[in-house]
Amino acid sequence: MRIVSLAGGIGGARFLRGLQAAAPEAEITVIGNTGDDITLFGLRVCPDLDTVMYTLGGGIDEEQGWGRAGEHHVVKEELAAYGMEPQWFGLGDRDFATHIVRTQMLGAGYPLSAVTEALCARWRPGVRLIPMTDDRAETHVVIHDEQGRRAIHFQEWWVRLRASVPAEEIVLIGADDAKPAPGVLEAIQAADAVILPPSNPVVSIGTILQIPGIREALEAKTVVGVSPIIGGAPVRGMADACLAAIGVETTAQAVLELYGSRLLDGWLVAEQDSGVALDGVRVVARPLLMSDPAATEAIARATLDLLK
Ligand code: FO1
Repeated sequence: MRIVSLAGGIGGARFLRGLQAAAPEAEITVIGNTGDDITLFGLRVCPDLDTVMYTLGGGIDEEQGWGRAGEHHVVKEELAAYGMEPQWFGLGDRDFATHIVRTQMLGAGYPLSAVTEALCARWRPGVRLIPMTDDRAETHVVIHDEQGRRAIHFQEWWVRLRASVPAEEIVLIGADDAKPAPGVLEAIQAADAVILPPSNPVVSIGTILQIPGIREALEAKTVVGVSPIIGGAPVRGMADACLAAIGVETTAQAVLELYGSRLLDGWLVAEQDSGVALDGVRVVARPLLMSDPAATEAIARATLDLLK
């Protein structure tokens, strides 16, 4: 069975681990969000691609959900000793190696999709991980603070500000000129099923859907989504702050309507949200907390059942 799954960071990566357990024979292609990508100290950092790669490859820092297990931060401390900014983004020593390899390959002219394939040759995540695009498409956030109205990189809003300042706008810079990376449209067309895991609907799934051609390709397929909102609150992360920025309520119903019935054929919601409905979409309610691997596998299995 060929499955395509979109994915952002922690929630998507955890779900994919459950999907692998639920369908060990499936051929899974993951289309990864690159809107979070940022250049720091001259190095290209791809947080969501790395989170999927490390989580499925066994190198993730489990409780953080991002970055490497067994990390040290000597390089970070040395950079701070030189007064280098930013100091609010925690890059670990092991993680730096990933960004050095990626930046060196990008500098040699390899597209991000080829770089990702090369990095995955080491990590062997058990899925094919393709960035949504090889072109530059970065999420920036418009805020209004003491310095006036300005746009900052998503990571600064997310990590330094913890989304404490309201986002007036969330913009994927470069989206209109970006093309799906090689293999993305082909994988969607060849898929028996497509899954939208419980990643952030705005800055992870939403950004992938903004790459011209991807939403249209998905609308021709059978697509099932898993609600990232349980009982009016995001399970993890700050999806509520992102949804508020685009004027969408933080409910399973509102996110279902955001994706729409042209895209979704099935929608998995938590039991508290069993009243959720939309014409043309099959809604199923069940426990949705990915509290441990067994629970996550059961959620993935329920997602596959919805695809039938
Ligand atoms: N998230 C944080 O909250 N604080 C950090 O210092 C941080 C560093 C970091 C480094 C590498 C990486 O791949 C991810 C990192 N993240 C950090 C998580 C990151 O901001 C999020 O994973 C996404 O971009 C949102 O899904």
